[in-house]
Amino acid sequence: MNTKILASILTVAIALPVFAQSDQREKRIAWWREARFGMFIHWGLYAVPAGEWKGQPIPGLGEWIMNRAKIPVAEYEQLAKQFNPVKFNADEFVAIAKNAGMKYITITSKHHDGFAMFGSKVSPYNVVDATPFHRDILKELSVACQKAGLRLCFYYSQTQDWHEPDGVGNTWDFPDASKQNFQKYYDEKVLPQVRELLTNYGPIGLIWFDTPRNITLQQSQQLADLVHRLQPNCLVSGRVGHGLGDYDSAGDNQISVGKVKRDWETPVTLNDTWGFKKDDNNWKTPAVLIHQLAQVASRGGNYLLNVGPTAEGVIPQPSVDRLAEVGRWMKVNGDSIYGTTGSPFPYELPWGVITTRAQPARLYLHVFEWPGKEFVLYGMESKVRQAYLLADASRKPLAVKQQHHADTGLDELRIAIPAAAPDAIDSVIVLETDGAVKVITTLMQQPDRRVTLPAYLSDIHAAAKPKLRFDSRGVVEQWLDKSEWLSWDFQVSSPGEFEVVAITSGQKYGSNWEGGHRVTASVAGKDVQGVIADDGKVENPSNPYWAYVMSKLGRVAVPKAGKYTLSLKPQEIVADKKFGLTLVSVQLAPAH
Ligand code: FHN
Repeated sequence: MNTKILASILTVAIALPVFAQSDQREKRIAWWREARFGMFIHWGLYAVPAGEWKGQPIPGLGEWIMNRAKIPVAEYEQLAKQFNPVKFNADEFVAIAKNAGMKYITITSKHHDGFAMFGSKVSPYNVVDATPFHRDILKELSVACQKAGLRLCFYYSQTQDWHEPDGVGNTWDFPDASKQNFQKYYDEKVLPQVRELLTNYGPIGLIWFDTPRNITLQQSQQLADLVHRLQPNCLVSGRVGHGLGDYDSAGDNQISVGKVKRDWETPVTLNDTWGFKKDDNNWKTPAVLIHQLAQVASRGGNYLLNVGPTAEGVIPQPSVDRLAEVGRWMKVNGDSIYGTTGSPFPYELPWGVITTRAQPARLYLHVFEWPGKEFVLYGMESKVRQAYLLADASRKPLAVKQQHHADTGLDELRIAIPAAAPDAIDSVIVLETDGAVKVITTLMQQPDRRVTLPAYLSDIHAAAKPKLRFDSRGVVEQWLDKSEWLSWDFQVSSPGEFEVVAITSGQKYGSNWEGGHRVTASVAGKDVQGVIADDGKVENPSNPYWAYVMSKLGRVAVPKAGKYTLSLKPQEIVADKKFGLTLVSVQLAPAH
């Protein structure tokens, strides 16, 4: 028996938390949906060693140095005496965020190292009592945020606390797990500190809980309830555990794909670390950042971009410069981000992304690759009343031609545009429509004649419950069983000869990739057999961490316009490393 499951529904359903659907939640999340863009700040004692311990560079994330170098509590605590960020100026931090177009700041009030960046009566291990600085950083930020009209939010590590014998994670000082009493730590540190955070710093936008390892349902519930009781308008992040957050959190540096139907946010690093590391210079370019911001908004999410201040209290200049570039773009194009919802199309477009505004009805076409002279969009059903460039303050209308081709069923929109892109990174064309935006959601060939069939929109065929599944990037994982296969229905308007290309990617965690699988793609009555081999890599448009590996499978002729089905069946899957076939999409690329 064949089970056929619509993968798009599956992707959306994966790990879907059961949000409390109440009027109160709708009320408290309204500002966050409007904001779309926030600053994450990872700041703590780890900024002092900045990635180096006893003269040795410590691999991994800066804020994980205590864990990675297995630094005993008694030694790590000494860092507090050196933490004196005299250059810290809360107004400057806030100005950098505001200038970038960010609407909220989420700062680590206590990270996994257990050190509180605020004056806490619960534990003397805090910035006011244990450092020569003696200033309450969160208090100063709350004043500065209120002045500038930004929401202040707090990150709080609720399970991992490497300073406490009963917290999670410190196996080098406290190796005997049987002596641990997590409930004691939770009652005596977590709950009272969260209470302090929600009592002493004015209105808080959200509490960003993290790594809900081994927390019970009851404990997560108690935390969420505590936050909501003390501040009914304060959101709780998805990582509180057990799906009890007000919104979902994507994995670190991960951008969900497709038509995401939940409220979600992704935290992203500007370089590779969260907490400051002096030797991490792998900075993302402004183009990557602006594209990611638009991509996240186009899938209905929020983009939380991180900075890691130094031990002196300074946001590193490369971060400031990049945020200023994003701010330059946001000043012109902010309307295409703030308060928008995702793209009406369930699939990605070859030239960029789309964001939508419901009232008044608008479509924002974020064109990353400017075609010059004419822009063509397929599948637009609503009548476009007006089109203009967001960068053009005069709103000079662009000539629009809209046509329905009865022979192929294609809805075609042609917009006359200037030859030169208004913005080298992302130029936004605004479409004003008559009534709500309506589009054809069927997978279809694009004006560049390419057909892209994303894995997350495939139908899965399996004899029993399929073992293959999709990770939050929409990439297939656990495709180890060759009896499982995928298919896609799609529309062709411009027939011809095509190269069938399979696009695969590394695993979600690590850059691990496994090739050598043999597959058959069948379309238009023709089979092509090929090997998933590295025939060249291209940059993943959503994420520089996972390049796309292209494998050419062979050529097919698609004789005429119409509806087609492509199936992809493995003949052999190599599973030596247990990654299997990590499929991103199959493409039909015009052969000429
Ligand atoms: O372990 C942390 C990490 O240090 C950092 O805080 C990130 C940010 O999302 N959260 C955890 C890992 O997912």
